Amino acid sequence: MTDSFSRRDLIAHTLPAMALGAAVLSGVDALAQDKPASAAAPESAVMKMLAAAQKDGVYSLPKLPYEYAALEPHIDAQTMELHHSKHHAAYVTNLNKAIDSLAKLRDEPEIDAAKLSALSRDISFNAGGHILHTVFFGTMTDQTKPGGGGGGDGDGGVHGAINSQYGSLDKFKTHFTKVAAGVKGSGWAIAWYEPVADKILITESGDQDLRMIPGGMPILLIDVWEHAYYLKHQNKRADYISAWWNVVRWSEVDNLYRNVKSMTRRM
Ligand code: MN3
Repeated sequence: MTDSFSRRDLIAHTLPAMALGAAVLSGVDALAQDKPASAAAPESAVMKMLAAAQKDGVYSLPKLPYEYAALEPHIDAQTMELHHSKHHAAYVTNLNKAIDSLAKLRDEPEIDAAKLSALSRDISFNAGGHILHTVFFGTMTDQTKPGGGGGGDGDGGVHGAINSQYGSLDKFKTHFTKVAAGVKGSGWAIAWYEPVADKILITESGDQDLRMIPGGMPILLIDVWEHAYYLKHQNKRADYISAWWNVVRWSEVDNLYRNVKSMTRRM
């Protein structure tokens, strides 16, 4: 097994959402065969970013589909620049480092249990950070583009699913906002598509070590680490959460939902 194969394997099988890697790879494979991943699945900005989140089996930082200032006034340019070019980049670097360190550790005459445990946690933390930030950035919208306002009511398949499972978009947003506001310390609120029962489920995570839903795929999420909002909103997390709702790119949440659903419901 080559190094690059083992990394690809890791993408497919061990990242925060197992279905995610499989979904991305099947999308990429479908592209290679010059046919749509699924007749029902529209193009997704997040899927493209995920495809660019590794190069030749090495994790890499995907470009944002907008400028750092594009989310102003809701999320400021400096926060976006630091968040993407420093924080997200560090998760990518540290994920690759942990993989390399584990390869070296396997070559030792005896594997040091404490090192193995620390590196295993590094994998979870940094892979979580890499994937979550990719989906987070990809589901926000360019405020400078006509029609790019976002923040409106959800529409399409995800809207219908939210309405039938949560009663209304408002009830979903209230529930999600409360989860995000209640995260203790650093963490995330995450709405997952869960393919076994075809449901949208909301969880919270500490840091970015997920309390994950195996096989689930994040379709809408908010980073509530202080680095995501402190420059503009200081300690007022609630203000940041309500500003963030203005830049949610519902059309992309819907694209992502349709892609993941069409790929994972084949299970
Ligand atoms: Mn972050």
